[in-house]
Order: sequence, then C-alpha cells, then structure tokens
Amino acid sequence: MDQVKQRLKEVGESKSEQLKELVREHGDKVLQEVTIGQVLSGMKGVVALLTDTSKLDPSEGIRFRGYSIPELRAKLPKIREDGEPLPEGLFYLMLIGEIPDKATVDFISQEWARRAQGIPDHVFKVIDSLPITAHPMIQFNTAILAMSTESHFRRAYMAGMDKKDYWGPMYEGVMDLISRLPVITAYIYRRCFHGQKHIKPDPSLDWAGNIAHMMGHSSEEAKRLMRLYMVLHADHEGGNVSAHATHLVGTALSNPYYSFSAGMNGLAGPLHGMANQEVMHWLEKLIKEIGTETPSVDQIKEYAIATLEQGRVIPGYGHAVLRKTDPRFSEQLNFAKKYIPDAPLIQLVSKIYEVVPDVLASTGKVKNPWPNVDAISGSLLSSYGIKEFPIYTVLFGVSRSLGVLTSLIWDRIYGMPLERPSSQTFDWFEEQGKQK
Ligand code: AMX
Repeated sequence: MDQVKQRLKEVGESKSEQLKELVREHGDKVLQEVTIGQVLSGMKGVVALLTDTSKLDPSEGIRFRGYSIPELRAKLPKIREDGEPLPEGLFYLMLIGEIPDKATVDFISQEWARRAQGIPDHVFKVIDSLPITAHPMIQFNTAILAMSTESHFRRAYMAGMDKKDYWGPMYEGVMDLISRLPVITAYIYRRCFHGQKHIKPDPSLDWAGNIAHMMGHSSEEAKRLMRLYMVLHADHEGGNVSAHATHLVGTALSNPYYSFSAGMNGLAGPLHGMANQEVMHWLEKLIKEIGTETPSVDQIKEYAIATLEQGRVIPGYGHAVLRKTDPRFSEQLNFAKKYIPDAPLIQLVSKIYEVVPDVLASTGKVKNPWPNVDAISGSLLSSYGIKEFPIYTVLFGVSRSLGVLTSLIWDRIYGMPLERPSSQTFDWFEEQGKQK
C-alpha cells in the first residue's frame, strides 16, 4: 500500500465510524424546511449532500478543506517559491485533509507519471475513430469511458468484495484516471489542432507542467499558468452539476470512469463548464460587431443589453451560489495583471467587468451580477498561446477530476448508500400550494 493510501486508511477508518455514530445518535434531527420554490428552482439552498473536499461561501467564495485560495497559494508546496502551488498538493489536501510536505507532493507527481504510462492502446484507437471535428469534450468523455476496461473497482466487485473494502480499488482507479487525463487531453488537442504531432509526457515534470508540455506549450510561463488553472478549477463543493452527477452515479457503485464521465457530460453544458468557451465566442462576436479590440464602455454596454434582449445569457457572469465576484476570477485577473498586463484580451475582460454587473443588476432578476471563473480563464489561456477555445472545457474537466474523484473515494469510505430522492407530480405540488 502506498504512503498516501496508508494515510487515507488511517484517516478514513475513524471518520467512517464517526459518521455511523452521527446517524445513529442524531439521524432524526430536522435540518431545514424546504419550500416549493426551492424544489422548483433547482433545489438551491437545499442541504442534501455530504462533501468534505470543499465548501462554497456565497460572499467569500471557495475554501478547500477550510483553506481559501490565497491561503493555499501561500501554504501548498511549489517548485519555486515565487511559482504557483502544485495541484498534486491540493489533491492530497482534499483527500486527506492535511497540507502535504514537498516530498509527499513529489511522490504523487512520480506516482501519476508512472500510472500515466498504462493507458491501453484501444483508448487512442477509439479517439482516432471519431472525426477531428467532434468537439474535444466528446472525444474526452469517450476516452474516459473507453478507459473503464481497466477498472480495478469493477474487477474487485466481480470477484466479490466486502463493502468496507470498496474504497481501496476506488482509490486505485481514481489515481489511474487522474494520472491519465493529461495524456488524453494533450492527445486530443494535438490531434484536433496540431496535425497529430503528438508529444510524449516528460516523467520528470509535475502533473500540470506535463499538460502544458504535451500540448506543445512548454515555456515556464505556460506551465505556471497551467498549475494555477488546475488548482483554481479543482472543486466547488458538492452541489454543482459535475460534482453532483459524479457522486450520484457513484452511489450505484458505478466505477470511477462511469461516474466521472457522468460529471463530464454535465460539465459540457454551456451553463456550467462550457461557459469558458461560450465567453470566448461572446468576446469574438463583440470584437467583430463593434469592429475593434478596444471598444468603449458604452459600446460594451450596448452589446451586453442586446445579448439580453435576444433572450440569451451573458456567459461568465452569474452564479447559483456566489453573490460576489468569484475569487477564482480575481486570482486570474491578478495573475494576468502581474505577468501580462498589456494583453489586449485581459484589458477587454477588465473593461467588461466595469460594465456588465450594472447591466445584469438592472434586469432586477439576476441574483448575482458578478463574474465567475469562466469570465477570464479563456482569455488568459489564449493570451498564453492556447487559442483553441474548444479545449478549454476539457482543461476544466482535468482539473475538476481532482475534487470530484477524491469525493468519490470518500463516498465509498463513508459507505454512502444508493441515492434515491422522491419525485412528485405537478398536481401534488399544486395541492401543496393550496394547503394552509
Ligand atoms: N446573463 C443573463 N441572464 C442571467 C445571467 C446571465 N449571466 N445569470 C442569471 N441570469 C438570469 C437567469 O437566466 C434567470 O432568468 P429567468 O428567470 O428568465 O429564467 C434569472 O437571471 C435568475 O437566475 P439566477 O437565480 O440569478 O441564476 P441561476 O442560479 O438560475 O443560474 C447560472 C446560475 C450560472 C446558470 C447563470 O447565472 C448563468 O446562466 N450564467 C451564465 C453562464 C455561466 O457563466 N455559467 C458558468 C457558471 C460557473 C460554472 O459552473 N462554471
């Protein structure tokens, strides 16, 4: 058993006992009242999930195991003191609940580099059988499913496994899957946009640095950006579509590949992870219609109002939980201001930030008029030379694997049962509405 798994075993055993005791002692306790409005508007605010990896505060933003993003940037191990934290460290924090030392992070980097070599050939053949015009998210998710032939969990389950041991093969599958996503991503990227000229992983590099390297953006600057990107998109508590879908499918004891694939299908929607690509199309159209990369504040305002009048959303703005500017947006903007202050797209994003919140607030219905993570991430990637928008949601997915898959292991440690809420008919809801 590797050192990370060993520590997880120690931490997990006592936690799963605590959970059983909590349910035994306090299972009858009422948590909250739920209104018809909540159920019929996406269950917002309904507490229905247990997720330890991160928690989202409406005004403060995300905290991973209690740590804010600025705290993580200070505390998690880095390659260089003035660089970005390594996502391997965030994975360990979300998994174990402790900040790792540099040696542990190096161990995970090496372990993932080793496991990344095990992708079976048929996965690349399956990708190759799709047209290169197929959206990268289609190729990504197809590859994830194709990799499930290697599922440790499925094999162990078929062989007959005790419930209390589920977490072990789940851990092995998650480690394999996370290690392989960068290779798959770069393969799809080079296939679609760089004439199949594939680049081999460099086992001496860290996980995120390797993504940039295999994509063909091997400058130190691009690697630094990739580390930031992979940390910022890693988790957003349990109720967002990709996390919730991964968790739900996992409760049927589906293997990690099936479960993660479900989450990635959700991430591919334009109101969730695909918003980063949508933002770029919105910006491109703005530049084309107004006829300049440096539009005035009034021109942006007019364009934003026209988007709303067409019955469309302004991508990159709004959030189901957040009620302030997303700190993941602010972190990226600060990064851009530090390293590439003159990049035209970043200047445009900053100007849009001055205008769009007021436009959205004036509708009187948008609960959060502030930018989310997607309002800037594509412009940042593009400014570093990664200009192919369709790969952006795939990169989001690679990062998101860190959070949703550590949660999936914890679901099995906790022994989470099949999830099966009740549904009711329209007539039933109408009847409830009439009752005093
Ligand atoms: N532009 C236009 N209208 C918006 C809007 C936006 N950016 N954000 C919210 N609204 C509208 C909603 O469509 C809804 O309209 P309706 O009453 O006519 O149906 C109304 O405002 C109330 O919505 P809400 O309660 O404020 O938001 P929500 O919780 O229902 O949805 C979200 C949240 C993110 C889907 C929404 O803000 C949105 O569509 N934003 C644009 C897409 C986007 O950036 N998504 C990425 C989110 C982050 C992520 O997951 N990566």
